[in-house]
Amino acid sequence: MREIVHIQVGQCGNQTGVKFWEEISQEHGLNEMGRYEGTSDLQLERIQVYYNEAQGGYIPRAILVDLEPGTMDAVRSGPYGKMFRPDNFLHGQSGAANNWAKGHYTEGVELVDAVMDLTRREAENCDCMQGFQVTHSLGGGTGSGMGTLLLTKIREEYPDRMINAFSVVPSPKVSDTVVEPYNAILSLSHLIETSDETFCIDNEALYDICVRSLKLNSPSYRDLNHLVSATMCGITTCLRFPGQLNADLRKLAVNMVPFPRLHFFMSGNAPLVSPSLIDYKAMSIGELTQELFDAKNMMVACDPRHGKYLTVATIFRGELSVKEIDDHIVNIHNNNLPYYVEWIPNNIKTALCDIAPKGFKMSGTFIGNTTAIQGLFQRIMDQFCSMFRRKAFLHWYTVEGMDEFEFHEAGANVEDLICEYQQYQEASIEDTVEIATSDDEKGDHRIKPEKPVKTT
Ligand SMILES: Nc1nc2c(ncn2[C@@H]2O[C@H](COP(=O)(O)OP(=O)(O)OP(=O)(O)O)[C@@H](O)[C@H]2O)c(=O)[nH]1
Ligand SMILES: [Mg+2]
Repeated sequence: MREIVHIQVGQCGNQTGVKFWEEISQEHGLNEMGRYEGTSDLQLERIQVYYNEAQGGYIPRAILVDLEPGTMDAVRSGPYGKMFRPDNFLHGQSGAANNWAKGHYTEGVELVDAVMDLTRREAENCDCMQGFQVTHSLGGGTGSGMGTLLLTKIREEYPDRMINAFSVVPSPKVSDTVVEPYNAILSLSHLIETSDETFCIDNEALYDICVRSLKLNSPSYRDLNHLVSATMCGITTCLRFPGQLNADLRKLAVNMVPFPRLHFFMSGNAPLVSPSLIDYKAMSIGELTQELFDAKNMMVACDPRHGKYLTVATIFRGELSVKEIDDHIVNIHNNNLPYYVEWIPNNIKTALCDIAPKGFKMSGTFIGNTTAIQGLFQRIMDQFCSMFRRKAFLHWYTVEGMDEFEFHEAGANVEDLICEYQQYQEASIEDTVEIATSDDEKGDHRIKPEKPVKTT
């Protein structure tokens, strides 16, 4: 079995992570204690991807980490808290106080070896582990600073396994912490190198969806996390249920990532309403597909029409007709040709899973690798630069031993990424365009053929 080891770090990582486990447990027919009460063999066929089998039930292959005890106490005492293995909870006492440097260089270092021990133990218990997934935020100190430290260690120790990050990007609409752009840029610069696939979950977009589409006046984290877990469930459908397309993390990466650094995805989900509000009769496959590709449904606050899609994967769920779905996708593609790079033919892939999420008759999830995501990085870079120009708040980082140079480097790395997206956006089928990437130093700047992805 191709197992995944899940790690959730920091407050946001734990809150979104635990919602994900609640939802997939329900989908696989597991109750709060991990006992199977389901109805279909399909629920169990690939259950080992995320769960360890134990006497009398299933235990999430999850490691829960925070530098302070509060969030994890809440998880433990929450409805699904007893499902997790008690010694897979690891916490410090002090927190990282929104300071990436504390998570990455000081407080986090004290806890990271214990986390690696647990990770190793889980990895060794796997039959043929495909890789790791982490949930965290980029705006705080623990999930971002310690989260990226952990990923660096995992990458060193498991260089041939996949690393998949679900990374929550900060927005002033949701959080008032001023240093978040620093933490986010420092983290992004690491994710460019250490993760194979990063699903960007932008709190700004989640907030907008809650207010505009779901008509919630002042959305709570619970509301935002409902969107996150629904999307994570959709994204991981092909990993958890039998099927051919994108059936493991590496296949997904091979289909989605044409250049190694450009692995930051925008995702979306449809329908966005809660099951009780759907008028089933009114929802056709055509409408679902339309909604799925709609900018308003994207979990990143960038309009895909400001860029071009390099690749797209869609996952439809429910007892639906493949032919009908394919027809709608071809239609959408043909009507929007300018928004797809012409030099990657057949760059939309579609998977169908018969099992709809609980309470829904049908649903869809969208994963796009679009050059428009540079808008997200530019938004954070602008906030980063305006503070960094005055060296505001820098002392909080240098006092933990960080050098100002690291800020320069991280900023430059993200700027390079933005340029790379822009250059591929402008590249046409006839061009032999010069794309300068930061690891191209010797002068051969032509677009390179797809680099072979590491094989297990
Ligand atoms: N979507 C979502 N965002 C969250 C949640 N909790 C926190 N955030 C966001 O995450 C960022 C803050 O990071 P946290 O995860 O709270 O920080 P942490 O990793 O615990 O690190 P420290 O508390 O600084 O040690 C802010 O941008 C918040 O808006 C959550 O449950 N859902
Ligand atoms: Mg915290």
